[in-house]
Amino acid sequence: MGSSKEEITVAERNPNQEVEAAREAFEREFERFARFTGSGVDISLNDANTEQRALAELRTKHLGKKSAIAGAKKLIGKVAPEERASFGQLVQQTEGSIAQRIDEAEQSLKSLIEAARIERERIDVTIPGRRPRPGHLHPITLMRQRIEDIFVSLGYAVEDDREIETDFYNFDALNIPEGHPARDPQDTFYTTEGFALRSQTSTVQIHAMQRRGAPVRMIAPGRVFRRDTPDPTHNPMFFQVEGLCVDRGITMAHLKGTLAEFVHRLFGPDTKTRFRPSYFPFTEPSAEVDYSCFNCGGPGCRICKWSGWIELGGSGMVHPNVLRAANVDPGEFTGFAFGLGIDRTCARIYQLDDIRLLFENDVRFLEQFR
Ligand code: FA5
Repeated sequence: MGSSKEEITVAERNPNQEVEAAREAFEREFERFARFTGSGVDISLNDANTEQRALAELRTKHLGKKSAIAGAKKLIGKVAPEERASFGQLVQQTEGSIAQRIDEAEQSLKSLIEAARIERERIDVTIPGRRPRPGHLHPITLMRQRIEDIFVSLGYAVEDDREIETDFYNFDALNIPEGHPARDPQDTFYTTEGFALRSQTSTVQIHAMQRRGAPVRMIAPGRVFRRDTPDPTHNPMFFQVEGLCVDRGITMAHLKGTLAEFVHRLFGPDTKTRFRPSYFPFTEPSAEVDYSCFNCGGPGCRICKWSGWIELGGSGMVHPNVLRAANVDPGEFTGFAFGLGIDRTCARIYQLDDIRLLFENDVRFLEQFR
């Protein structure tokens, strides 16, 4: 009587129970967040961020417009007047306590996130740094430096010069005119502009005499190029060191004495030299220089290929035509020159079977030679 259909429905819904059910549902879902308000919480920054988002969703679900509490609020005006005050209080208390619990968990999560962020960005300046792996000089460079040291101590200057050359310096000025058969074994790489990569460091003989005139005493270590097929003793790019001594009264005896002294200093005082007649267009007479094997001293071993001797390079007395090409008067000056292969010498000293290993750039191989 007198009660509307809606009031009956409200009565049927039992508002107090609904509020109680809303509180219980909240408690169940909130349980996992309760731990954040305790102490000693261990959580990663990522997990804390995820939990923060989940907590915001929980707030919407339990306090938002479509929450059970919001539904209960709408019932306040609809319950029987004598129950309205206590029901209203219950709704408010429940809502307040839910909000408070969420606020507390949110505060704690915020602090945890802040702490985790600081921890992540912390730099401990007292931790020793990771040491960079120190590099070292390439065996060819070490060999070149040893050779330079010896000649510098004998009064030679060290010349550096271009690797790309004209025909004049690589061939003509060295008494190798066009069509001369000596150009063949020194075939090199040409550019379209009439330049070529130098096939020997002998080119520096001309540059040095043009620059310095005579007398001159210099060595010129450097890279040279030839159209040689790579094999255990050949590379299309390798290193030579040129030597040149021009002065008044220089003879073959000076050449022999100088190279003998060089091998004594490099391989030891018992090392012997041997000069075999040879031919180079830019020296006359010419000789191949060998030194007695530093390993066996003569009887023969694997390193000297059982001959007792190891080839050092080519040498000879500077051809008058070469002196003339560099504006030095052959009537007044004479000189000797030599050219040694650094790669092969290096391979012998370090007992390598194959000079190609030197350019494979395998650090595990190279770091054995410091
Ligand atoms: C010359 O190059 C002359 N210019 C040397 C010279 C200088 C003679 C001054 C007289 C006066 P040859 O072509 O022999 O000579 O080379 C000299 C050295 O270079 C050789 O003994 C060898 O050790 C090295 N060599 C030659 N070709 C190669 C190659 N393809 N790979 C590695 N080393 C090589």
